[in-house]
Formats: sequence, C-alpha cells, structure tokens
Amino acid sequence: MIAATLRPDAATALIIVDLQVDFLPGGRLAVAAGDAVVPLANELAQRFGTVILTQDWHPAGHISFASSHPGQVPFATIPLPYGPQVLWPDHCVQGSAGAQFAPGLDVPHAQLIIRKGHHASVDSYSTFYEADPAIPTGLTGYLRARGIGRVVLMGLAYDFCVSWSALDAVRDGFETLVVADACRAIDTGGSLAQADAQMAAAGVRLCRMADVGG
Ligand code: VGL
Ligand code: ZN
Repeated sequence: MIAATLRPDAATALIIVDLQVDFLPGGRLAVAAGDAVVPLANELAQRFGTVILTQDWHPAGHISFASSHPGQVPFATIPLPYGPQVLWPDHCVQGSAGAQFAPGLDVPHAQLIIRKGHHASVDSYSTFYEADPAIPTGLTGYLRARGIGRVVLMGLAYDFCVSWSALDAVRDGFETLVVADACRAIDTGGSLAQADAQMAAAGVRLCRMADVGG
C-alpha cells in the first residue's frame, strides 16, 4: 500500500460507492462486513464539501444477472460484446428495497447521486464509464465544471465498483485516492488481487481513514 495523506479542499470530491441494502449482510449480493463501512462513510463525508453518492440501479432482467442467462450460475464469467462479464445474483433492481441506500447512511450534504447499470444490456461498475467504455455517465464533466481535480473513493465493493471507478478517474486525469480501510471486497475469481495490481499500475493511491484530514 502506498500511504498518502491529504487535506480535502475545494478541488477534492468524495465519492461514496454503492452503500446499498443489497450489498450489506443479508442483501442479495452481500459483501462480507459491508455494513462496517457505513459509519466510516458518514464520518469521512464530514471532512468534504463535495460528496457524490453512487447507486447501482439495474432494470429487472439485467444482462449482469445470472438469471438472465439460462444454465448460468452466479459468479460464473461469460463473454459479452463489451468484454468478460461476471454474472451476479439479481441485485439492486430499480426501485426495489435492496437498491435503497444503507439505512444508516447519513450524508445529507451529498450533492449528486450517480445511478449506473441502468442500460439493460450493459453493466457499469464504474461511476465514470459503463462496461462499454464508449458510454460515459457524465460525472467527469460534472467534476470538471466544478473545478474538481482530485477524487477520493470509498465503499463497496473494493474490487468491482470502487476499483473500476478509480481506474476510470485516473484515465480521465483526476488525482485518485482510495480509502482502503473504508472499503470491503467481494473477492471472486482473483478479483481482489487483480484490482490491487491494476490500481497500483495505474497510479491510484491507497490511503486510510486516518490519512484524510478534515
Ligand atoms: C457491484 C457487482 C455487481 C459493486 C455492483 O458495487 O461493486 N459489484 N454490481
Ligand atoms: Zn450491479
């Protein structure tokens, strides 16, 4: 881990990734100890003026659901036109209880919610680009228009939506940090080791809660 300290300023945004009921213990795609990061999000958010929430937001029958592919099972990987796709249990269906934010999430000053994965035939782990990288969410333009040059990410899951978002943030020229102890991973098929390697190679900096000043 590359330690980094930072003081959030007007050019820094916090992005809280997918703290939703379906990713918490008891949810449809539960991340182990995912609930542990909810209070960390609340605490971290107090240190930032610009806070963005992301929300996984799939239509029923989404292409990332194993149930949409007869004979397939969750956590298998299949080829799709935009690349390999891990198949998941049905989760974060638009408007469902599981798609709501974690009950303990308390970030009333968040200014933007990015919903992603809403195209039926394209998944979107990243909050910047869908799995088809030709489809942007618009977040880069929003951040640029507000003079944001640095993003700090935390949330669920470290090895999917957090790391893919971090890699795209670097690609679009943002200084990018991930608060590692405020994330939890799914870790399927080597995804955790791969996320670590890709983020290190791309120049994503990892830090801890204690490194983020107020
Ligand atoms: C996520 C798998 C499927 C995530 C979302 O939030 O990391 N993972 N959809
Ligand atoms: Zn999803």
